Amino acid sequence: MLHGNAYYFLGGEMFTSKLLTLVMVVQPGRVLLGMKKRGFGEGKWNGFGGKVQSGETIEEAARRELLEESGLTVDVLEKIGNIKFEFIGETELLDVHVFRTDTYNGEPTESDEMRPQWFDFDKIPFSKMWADDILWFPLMLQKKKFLGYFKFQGHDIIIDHKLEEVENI
Ligand code: 8OG
Repeated sequence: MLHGNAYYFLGGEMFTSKLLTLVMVVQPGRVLLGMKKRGFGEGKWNGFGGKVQSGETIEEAARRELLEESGLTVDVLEKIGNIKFEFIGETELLDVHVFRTDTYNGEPTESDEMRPQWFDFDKIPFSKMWADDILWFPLMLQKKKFLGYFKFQGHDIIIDHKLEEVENI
């Protein structure tokens, strides 16, 4: 199924939304993150992902971005979360589809956009990550599925949020 961008009405205001992917590569006791070298989220550690292009499914986009940014391919990608982000003053919501994989092919390789590094679960660098990540990573690491909404002021301050665990996504 192909997906386009959607329109939402929140509090009487109209928003458009942009589809994005985010892939978390997990191994026993550790997670692979990439240091974002440029663009949106520069200087932050994150999973791998980006914008869904027209003509591709969300999962295809997730696989393409994972390969482009980390050099890895995967057999199974499990959909585990959906997070919508609102930034005050912007009328475009980010609609981020989060996947987890526990197996991968290849070796993590630095790309123009990302420098990959493994982090033990107890050393995840939350102070150098998006502010919402510390809230949903525990669910993701426990293989729980979740839906989230975060309202940001600038790129660092969360002024409202909802996060719920769900059975199916
Ligand atoms: O194509 P680009 O690199 O701009 O895509 C942005 C990536 O960042 C995409 O993988 C989605 C992801 N992302 C956000 N917001 C947040 C966030 O708050 N936390 C995390 N972990 N990832 C985010 O756009």
